[in-house]
Amino acid sequence: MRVSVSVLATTAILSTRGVLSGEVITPVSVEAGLTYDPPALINASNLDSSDRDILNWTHNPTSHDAGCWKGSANPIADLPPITFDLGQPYVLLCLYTWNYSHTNPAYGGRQMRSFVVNISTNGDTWTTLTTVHLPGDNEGVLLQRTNVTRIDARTRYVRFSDFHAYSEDVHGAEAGLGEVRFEGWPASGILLVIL
Ligand SMILES: [Ca+2]
Repeated sequence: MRVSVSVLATTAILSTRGVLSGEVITPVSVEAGLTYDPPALINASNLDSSDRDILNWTHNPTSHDAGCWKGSANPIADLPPITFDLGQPYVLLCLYTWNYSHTNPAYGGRQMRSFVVNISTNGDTWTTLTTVHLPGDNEGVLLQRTNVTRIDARTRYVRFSDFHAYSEDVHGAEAGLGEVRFEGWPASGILLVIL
């Protein structure tokens, strides 16, 4: 299949890596049920974003949970889903995830091992996109780029669910994530032609 892309927006470029890239998307809101500090996922808390390239950003560990989202459930898979609102529909290209990080290695088991990603245009009808698998080395960097290019979908909402942590019994079954971003093009600004 050959794909040609007519771009009306100025945000989409062909990168030097030879893959399509778009703009970094910071969600406008996040909901995560009765869990600890969901806004920490999208407010750049503990995120070193001084470098222009998001692939060089780090999520710095702390001696407590500040800067990370965290929830408790047994099993971890029962944690309520995390739902991000991107603010407008996007053609999604990839997800950026920084795992939970803590200066005490004993809490490394709170790091997320995997979760399922669903996308939606209207917040009612959902499509399963992929399963994200994260490294669990608790080094405080832990950026995971997951390519999810969906040129056929207009994604406004993204939902993470079906969580699995590196340890299911840390402090009464707790698990978390550090920060989340996405990459894509505003759907209103592009015209896709699939040949
Ligand atoms: Ca954070």
